[in-house]
Amino acid sequence: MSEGIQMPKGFLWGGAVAAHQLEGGWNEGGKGVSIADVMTAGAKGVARRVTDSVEDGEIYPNHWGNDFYHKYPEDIKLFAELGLKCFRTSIAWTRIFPNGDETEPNEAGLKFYDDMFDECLKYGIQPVITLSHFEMPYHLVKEYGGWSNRKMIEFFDRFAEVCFKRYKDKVKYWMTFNEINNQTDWPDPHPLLQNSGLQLDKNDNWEEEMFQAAHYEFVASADAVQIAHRIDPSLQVGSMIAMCPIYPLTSKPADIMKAERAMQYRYYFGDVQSLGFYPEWIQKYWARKGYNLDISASDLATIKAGTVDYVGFSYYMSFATKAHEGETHFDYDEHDDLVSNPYVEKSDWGWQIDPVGLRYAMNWMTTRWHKPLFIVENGFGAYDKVEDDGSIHDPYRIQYFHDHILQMEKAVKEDGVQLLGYTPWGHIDLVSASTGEMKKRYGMIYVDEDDEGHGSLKRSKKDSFYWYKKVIESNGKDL
Ligand code: P53
Repeated sequence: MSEGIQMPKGFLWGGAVAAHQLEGGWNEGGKGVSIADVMTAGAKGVARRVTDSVEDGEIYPNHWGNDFYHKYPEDIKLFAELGLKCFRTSIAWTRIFPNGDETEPNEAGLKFYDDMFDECLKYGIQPVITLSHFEMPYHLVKEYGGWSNRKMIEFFDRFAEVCFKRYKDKVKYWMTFNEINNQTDWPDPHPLLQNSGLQLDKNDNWEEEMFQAAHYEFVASADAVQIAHRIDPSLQVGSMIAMCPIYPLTSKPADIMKAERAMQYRYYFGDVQSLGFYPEWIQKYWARKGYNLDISASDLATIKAGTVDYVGFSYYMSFATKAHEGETHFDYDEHDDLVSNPYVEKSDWGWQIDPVGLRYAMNWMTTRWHKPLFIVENGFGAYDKVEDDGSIHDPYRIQYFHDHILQMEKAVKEDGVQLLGYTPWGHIDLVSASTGEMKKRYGMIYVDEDDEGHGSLKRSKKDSFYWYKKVIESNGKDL
């Protein structure tokens, strides 16, 4: 493998998780039911379902996660041994506001994060926090229709303000909505639910609902940026974009135009949150589709005033697209318009592995938004095998990280991209967001647990643990 490039001093090497995917303790400490708590187990190719309430006889993997809620001191000790400088997780909204519409927060929930952050800080690990990571209170979904309702802005703002005030001395880097743009995959009901708590039926216009929900989220996100800065101007609030660059399959002009529109469509979220306004094309698009969105002048002023301090993003894979015969509008439908890219390999879950795409994406975002970037997720979901002696050899994961980190370093060193840090996803095994499986593993730390939650929960180090430790120690040089 090739030698890496030293990163700038203070670069935040870390690991990333989300509360609902690892904490467990779903009904402890006064926690309310979140959307993730009513999501059943799925599998590769089998969608997760949302049940009306927590029902007997169903399997809900997020109820137990990997039991971090109880095991965090032991886990954070391992993170320290790995050498992490930062730890990205989220605050489960339902620990702080169990139903979401209360006016007073739940002290037991606040205390849990205080203690957990203290445990990190004890080892010099900075918490990096996402406010809303696929875990909104289910009550807000049932009672208010989730983010289809403008009232959500008020509930979210209160949650954000409570968190900023309470943790301002412990957490500097924040993000508002995880992978806010995953909703462009609205023909699939799952992202609409996960991101925005939308439960739609056949008569609703799903795309229009997506634009509306995202708009309220933009306003709430811009509010949060301003609230944070009022509380402490040194707080840094970022967006969080799922970055999968979309390439044209060929150099046919129609394919180029198709890919351009696909990029505009999938990343207008970044335009709004970073530049502070809706891009030009989108007005024409809404007009042509006959969409009439609730967007006030005061919302637009808020969006302008609350642009993000940095762009957090996940990067796992790239996509490719091609134009349909004779099409003129080049409208992008994420369900029908993606094609397989013959030039890249795929993971066992069909994700197209493309390290150069990371460098491309970093350049693309920098040139477009001119903000510091933060890679807050990157990783390889794979089946792991535990050997008889307990060791776990995961050369495929090491290779994936090696190739991506090298491209990331080139983007910084050769292209001048400003990068705050790198937090690989699920550095400790946790429940998969899309499938609910445990066996789709991302970790450098193995957790002995199966898809039904059975196992000793014992933690052990995979080969990638030792490899990443060296990378951090050498600040990116020893890859
Ligand atoms: P899982 C889709 C595409 C790219 C990233 O994903 C995605 C998703 C939604 O599942 O999600 C992010 O667990 C997300 C994490 C998630 C991780 O990627 O489906 O922010 O919560 O676990 C990996 O393999």
